[in-house]
Amino acid sequence: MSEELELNSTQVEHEYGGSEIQVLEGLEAVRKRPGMYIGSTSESGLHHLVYEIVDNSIDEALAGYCDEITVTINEGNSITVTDNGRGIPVDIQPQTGKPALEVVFTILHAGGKFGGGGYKVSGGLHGVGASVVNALSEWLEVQVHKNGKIHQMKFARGHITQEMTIVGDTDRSGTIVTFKPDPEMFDTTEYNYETLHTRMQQQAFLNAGLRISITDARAASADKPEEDRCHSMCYEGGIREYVTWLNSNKAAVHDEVIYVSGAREDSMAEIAMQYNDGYQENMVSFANNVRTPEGGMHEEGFRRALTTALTNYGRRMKILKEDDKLSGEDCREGLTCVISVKLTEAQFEGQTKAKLGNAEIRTLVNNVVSEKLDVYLEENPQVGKAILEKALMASRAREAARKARENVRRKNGLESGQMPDKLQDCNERDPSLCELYIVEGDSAAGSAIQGRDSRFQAILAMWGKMLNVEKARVDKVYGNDKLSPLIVALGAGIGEEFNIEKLRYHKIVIMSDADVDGAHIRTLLLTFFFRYMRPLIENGYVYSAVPPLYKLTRGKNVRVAYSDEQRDQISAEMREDNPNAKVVINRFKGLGEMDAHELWETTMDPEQRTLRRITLDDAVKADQIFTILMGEEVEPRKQWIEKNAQYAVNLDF
Ligand code: TSJ
Repeated sequence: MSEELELNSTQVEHEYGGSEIQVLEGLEAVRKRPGMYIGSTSESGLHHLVYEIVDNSIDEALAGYCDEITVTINEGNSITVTDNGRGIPVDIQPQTGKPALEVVFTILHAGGKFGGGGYKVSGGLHGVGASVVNALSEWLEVQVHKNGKIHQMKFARGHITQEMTIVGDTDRSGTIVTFKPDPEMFDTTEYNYETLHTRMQQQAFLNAGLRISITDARAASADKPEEDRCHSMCYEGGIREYVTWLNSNKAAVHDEVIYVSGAREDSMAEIAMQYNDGYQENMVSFANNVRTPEGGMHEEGFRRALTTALTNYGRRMKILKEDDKLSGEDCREGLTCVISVKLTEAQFEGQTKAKLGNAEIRTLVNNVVSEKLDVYLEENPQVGKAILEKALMASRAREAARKARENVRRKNGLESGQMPDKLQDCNERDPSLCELYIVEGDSAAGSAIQGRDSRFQAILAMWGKMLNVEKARVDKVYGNDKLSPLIVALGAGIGEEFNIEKLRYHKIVIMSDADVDGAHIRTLLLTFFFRYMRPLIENGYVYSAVPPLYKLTRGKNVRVAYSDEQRDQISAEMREDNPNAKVVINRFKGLGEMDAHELWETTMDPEQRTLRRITLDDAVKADQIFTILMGEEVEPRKQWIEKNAQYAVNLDF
């Protein structure tokens, strides 16, 4: 203690009373253990200094007095933050006899304790404020435009170097703070523009209508394109636009972002949400504009209300049948959601103090979502239907996956590593070199087994006719051991347990006839891949073989054609020397008709074959057709079959 007193009195020039000594002890404590106040002295702590300062301007915006904030990274990595608020108070505080401005920068936890009237809700990591930044800055300068005057004050490492001074007149109001982080305190003092930009954009989303501009004015950044060193962000739609932005590279299930909000006593909650056609849940939550990655009471309240609201709506609208049940996860598949709550005394808990602990917020969010989402769905039935169908699909897929897992485990002993009888494996073990041909029908499979290059080509024989016979959902179909050999052969599991690392082949080729049965098989397989092994398709591992349609023979000269046009062209070529020559054209009726050699040459030889890579679009199309074919509604199925009966041959995937 006495050592510190001595240290302090030698470092500063004027005399201090008891309260001043406390002040300096406070700031010295920050410099002794900076990590306690800003989390760390690494890059993250360095950036935290900016957030601490900007938070003060955001508080001013929340109080309704500021709508513009600018952040500049200056040459030398000092930072300037400006706002057009009322300006930090400069009058003398009766308790301390000092200007409020000085107190803000020299007393720990002083932020928001004076003035009052504002809605003090923002707060950095520990809500420590300007004095901590001051203590950790080599130098700091502040200018306050207020009451027609510009008030200035300067500091170095927390010590006053210039008392508050009026340096000019002004006709505006606002605060300008420039600080240079102390290299003695930080591992690095180089600011990252992207890091600051990301954070400022997030704050702009969270504070609708507030404009936040950020500029990288360092000389080294001058040759960057303007859009990489300068942003001005203002979102009138607030967290609605945040959700739109989060979903911007995804296909939305409904156009409009759903927004609900409500308040109770000193707390308020707002939630924006939109489903996309993906499977991930993307929930971003905040308490007092501070990100809560560990979740907490606000997220709990939301999750509970969402499941209940969707279930009730689904039952009321008869979209959910009696034995349909939605789990919380089903309701959040493909959901992008931003939750922002504001409350007076936020309790941050958990390992990283990133979890909201206030139980009253759970009730608030739960009530807001229960009441308002219900009304919204009632008023927007198309949106309601789209969401319910998505959740129902998720529920069925989950249930199907569970059953299938059990089935596959039981029947094949996934763990046993034993390969199914229907598989003729290849010798190669490196999946990136291995190909699996899924072949329909026993005779085609026979030719494929003989014709293949067994070093890297494996053949899996699949049953023939089946889809049009069995009216069943995918889960039942593969539950009854039609698809389990395929699952075992691929080796990567299904559904949530699917692990592409374990996949045994990186080329999976569906080889089926160009007829109705072949189309059915393709539809089934693609639907199955789409629903339970989607990464296969996303990674471009699934192909469809393109067998030839015609065989053209002139004497000993034999060629094949893959289309009518090609048939005519080849036929003309074969008769070039003698237009009267006889070219016999045979139509291949099916793969089974080709001998092993023909199959190899036309369809399997990597040097000569054509493979069509299956896209996600193809799979989506298959999934829709499958739904029509297998669904409970008779009319669309009838229509589809009538419409496609003669064209089914051309079903194109
Ligand atoms: F961090 C900081 F303190 F250095 C800082 C504060 C930095 C920056 C860039 C801005 C601010 C700041 C503070 N902007 N606006 C305010 N507003 C007040 O401090 C203020 C003004 C008036 C009244 C009042 O009741 O009249 C109350 C307050 C808290």
